[in-house]
Amino acid sequence: MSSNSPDERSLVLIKPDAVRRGLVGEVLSRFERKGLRIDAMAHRTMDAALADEHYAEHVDKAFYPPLKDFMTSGPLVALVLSGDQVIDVVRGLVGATDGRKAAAGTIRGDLSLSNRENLVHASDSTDSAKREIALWFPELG
Ligand code: FUP
Repeated sequence: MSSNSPDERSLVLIKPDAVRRGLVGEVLSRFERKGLRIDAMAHRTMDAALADEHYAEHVDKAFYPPLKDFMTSGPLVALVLSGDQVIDVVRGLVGATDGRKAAAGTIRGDLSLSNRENLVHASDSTDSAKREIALWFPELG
């Protein structure tokens, strides 16, 4: 990325377990303290159709039905974050998928004990970020 190209963006979801547990501020503050910018933020509840689109790569997997139930079980906070190498930086802050295995110091490592209820979704590549931002915040496209 050249020095004058715009910063990357990542689509982040603070999942229903984080909302229920009162951890939205905790999670958000980790992103803010890192120096990332919040370009968009919305309190939303995922419906079945949005879940199937968002998780298109997982819809045929055995873990998808309970994942879908969980992700549609209550409100979440959807964010677009931006900053230098934001996609990798956020994945580092979030930690490994399974909260039991995620490193201490990461959001999942510090706050989750689950492979499903793991508090945060974060885009894993520039292509997924583009696709997910178009899905959640079409007005930013
Ligand atoms: P991540 O990118 O870390 O969020 O993980 P994946 O894209 O591999 O998985 C997406 C979501 O599916 C995870 F956040 C949680 C859920 N999942 C399960 O419920 N069970 C599994 O075995 C793997 C993932």
